[in-house]
Amino acid sequence: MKNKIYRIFTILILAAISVAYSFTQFTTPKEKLTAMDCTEAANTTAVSEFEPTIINKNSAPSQTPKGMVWIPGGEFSMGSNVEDESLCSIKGVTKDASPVHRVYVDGYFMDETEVTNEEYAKFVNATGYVTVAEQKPTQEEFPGVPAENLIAGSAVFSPTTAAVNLNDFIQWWSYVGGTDWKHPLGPESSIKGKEKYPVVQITYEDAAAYAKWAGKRLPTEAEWEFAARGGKTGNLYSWGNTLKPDGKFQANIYQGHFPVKDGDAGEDGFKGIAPTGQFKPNAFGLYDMAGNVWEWVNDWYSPSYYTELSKGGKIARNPQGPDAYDVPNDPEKKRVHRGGSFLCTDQYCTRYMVGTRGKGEIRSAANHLGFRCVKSL
Ligand SMILES: [Ca+2]
Ligand SMILES: [Ca+2]
Repeated sequence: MKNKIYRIFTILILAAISVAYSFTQFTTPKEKLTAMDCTEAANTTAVSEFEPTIINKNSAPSQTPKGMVWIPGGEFSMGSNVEDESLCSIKGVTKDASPVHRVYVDGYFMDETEVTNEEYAKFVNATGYVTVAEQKPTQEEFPGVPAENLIAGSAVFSPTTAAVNLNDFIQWWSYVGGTDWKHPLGPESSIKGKEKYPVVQITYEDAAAYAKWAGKRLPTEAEWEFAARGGKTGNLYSWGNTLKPDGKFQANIYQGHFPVKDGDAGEDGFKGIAPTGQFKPNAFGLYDMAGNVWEWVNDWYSPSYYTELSKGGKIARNPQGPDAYDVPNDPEKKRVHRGGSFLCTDQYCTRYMVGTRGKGEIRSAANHLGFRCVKSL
């Protein structure tokens, strides 16, 4: 039975979650470290690799769609040269965000916040759309999985009862039947009263379907990062280079002992997910570009894409990501996630750093994964 369950995990969870946390190279969890300890060792960015951001001088369009802001576009240095998974120097695989390379993007509108439950409900009410997590998995998609295991559901963070080695994320993720965007923590949970919270348990196709209905689209990875950097150059975070300027958290992340039950101290004001827009926006007026929920972008994932783009030293103009997903020995098709989530801690998964990347299997979802949209002129 364990193997069968694992097969479900392999398809429905492993792909989506492992990637966001890139668990494979962890060896030395520093369980006693706190946010404060790690912050002391914060900035390992060699700013010299970043050349100044040049913001387009075009004037903002006269009309801005409600809930969006104008991002003027321009030229910037994209990526990260922080190769450790965490600020505590646990060696990891954020190397996929290097090398830092030069990119140009045209201007666009972007949602100020992550798409909320209220907004997603409007889409579902208007169209009758059924998300992937609400659909019973089919034998065609999961050959070899016994029929009794093919139940509609999704991945839910399930804290451990005691400290664990951080090398196996299945210890703190569960596949829970009856989980979907309206029941993000399992069938007994609900989004009642959570209209302004980001919608979660959303797969790539669920996000893309919403965007199409709204007359928008998902951002490219380059558009997402240009926007997140807020016109600044080479910063570690979307707000600057210090995790807690003046001692104040700037994003909804996780403080304390990950992934233990009641381990999140909530020093930033939130244990777990928060309503959108609870922290200061970045310089472009965008909220939660770090933390709260991971956000789908449109690009297929490739760990070598930045290396390819940087070849020849040319400026990549409006890069759209690789033509297809093609990663050796990893058949689960993945697109990029950005920004980290409320589960990211400086012990583990510091992907709230603005240049770093996550990724997820396109038909997988979780309770820390949502999206926001953009719109071209
Ligand atoms: Ca928090
Ligand atoms: Ca976010």
